[in-house]
Formats: sequence, C-alpha cells, structure tokens
Amino acid sequence: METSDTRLKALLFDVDGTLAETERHGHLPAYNLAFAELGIPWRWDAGLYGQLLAVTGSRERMRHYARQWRQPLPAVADEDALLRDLHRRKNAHYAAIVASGALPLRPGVRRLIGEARAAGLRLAIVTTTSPENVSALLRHCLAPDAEQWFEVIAAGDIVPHKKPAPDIYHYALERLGLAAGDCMALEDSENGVRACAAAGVPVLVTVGEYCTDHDFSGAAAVLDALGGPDQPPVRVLAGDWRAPWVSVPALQAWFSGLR
Ligand code: XBP
Ligand code: MG
Repeated sequence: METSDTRLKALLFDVDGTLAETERHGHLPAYNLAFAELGIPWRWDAGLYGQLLAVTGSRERMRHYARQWRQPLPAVADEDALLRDLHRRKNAHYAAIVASGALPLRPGVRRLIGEARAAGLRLAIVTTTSPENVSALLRHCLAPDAEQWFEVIAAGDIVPHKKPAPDIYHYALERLGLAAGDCMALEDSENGVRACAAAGVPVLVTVGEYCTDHDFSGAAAVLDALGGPDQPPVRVLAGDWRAPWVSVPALQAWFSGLR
C-alpha cells in the first residue's frame, strides 16, 4: 500500500562497524582466545580477518576458513557442535572485552540515537551478530537499559540467511509494521548495503575501518562518519549529503528529498 506520508519513520541500525568498531579489537581477539582454549591451531591476524569478514556470521566464517583456507578443524564426531562451542566461547570473551570499555561507540552514535528518541523516531537493530553480542554492546556502551530503546532487535540466526541476504531487514520491517521506504538504515559494509538494496531500504553508510575498499553502490550516501558539533565536518564519499554532520533534522530533510 503506497503511503502518502513520506516522513522518515524509523532508523535501522547495523551493529558491528556502525555502532562501534567491534571487529579488530573485539571479535578478533575473542576468536583467538576461543581457538586457544580448545587447542585449535588457528590464529587470525588483522589482515586475514579483514578478508574473512566477507563471510557474515561466526559459524559460517569459521566453516569457510576451515574449508576454503584448507585449515581443517580437528576430526570430531559433530563439527557443528564444535563450531557452536567455539562461537559460545568467542562471544563470552567478546562480552568481557566490551565490558572492559575497550570498544567505544563511534562518534555521533550516542548523540544521533538520543536525537532520534527525542524526535519520536522508531528505532531498531538489524544485525548479523548474535543477540548476546548486541545486548553486551548496548548495555555497556550505550546505557544499562538501552535494549528497551529499540522496538526490534533483529539479530543473528533469527533468519535463515544472513546479510547480504535481505532476510534480517525483512524480519525487522515485518516486526515494525513499516514499509522499506519508511525507514533509513545505517550500515558500514558492502554486505550491509547489499542487504538493504535487496530489501529496498534506503541506506546511509558510515564507512567501517575494514570497509574502505568496499563497493557501496546502491547506498543513498556514503560518509566517513556521523560527525557532530564537536567533530570535524563529515566527509562525503558518495551521494548528495550537504549537512556538516548527521542530525535528525538533516536526515529528515535529506530523506524527504530522496523520495
Ligand atoms: C557483523 C558480522 C558478525 C560479527 C561477529 O555483523 O558479520 O558475524 O563479525 O558476530 P553486522 P557473531 O555488521 O551485521 O553487525 O560472532 O555473532 O557472528
Ligand atoms: Mg556491520
């Protein structure tokens, strides 16, 4: 049903790379601690991990590494059970790293979420990462009750296919009861943009540290950051974004012009 109301109704936030740069200093060391714990002779460095991030989802990523990089896991009766155990251990170490305060929110994230709440915009999390990783990051980096700020937390295995498939965005839109064109997604990576494009959700990119060479075709705009009154003006890498930082009024005006 075509809605006549063209106002922006909801912001859909990706997590890893968008809310915070969680990969290099969060998930990566957590993986290596989990590998060591179970005696798996894998040690991923930052360069290799940047390549492995093309595969979303930890179990998918580890299975990809074992097969495509010819680094077989130990022969066990149930490989899936071993991968689940590694994933659980990795997430426990990740939660400890998050709780230590080692992963600050990206500049402007706290401000934009606060502005969006004050403006009555509806908020959702739409991520490939596990729900427990979302909880840890929101509680420790945003606010103890921050999970309640998001009407929908669409995360991880809740859908059969992870980004770049659109499933997780379809799930979030269905739970919100909104059309794709009523919302704006915030993403950091090519996989995220591809998921949005497939779901028809307009997407604003703040490029993640691992994503500077990604193809963001289909994004409404590509910026280096959200910026803010206390930050340098945002760098516009693609799209017709004019404001010095991403504020709710600037988003709403720009969004209306996209229609
Ligand atoms: C990023 C991912 C996730 C994380 C690790 O998700 O692809 O796999 O790297 O989290 P997004 P898990 O950018 O969509 O937030 O271990 O839970 O997979
Ligand atoms: Mg991301």
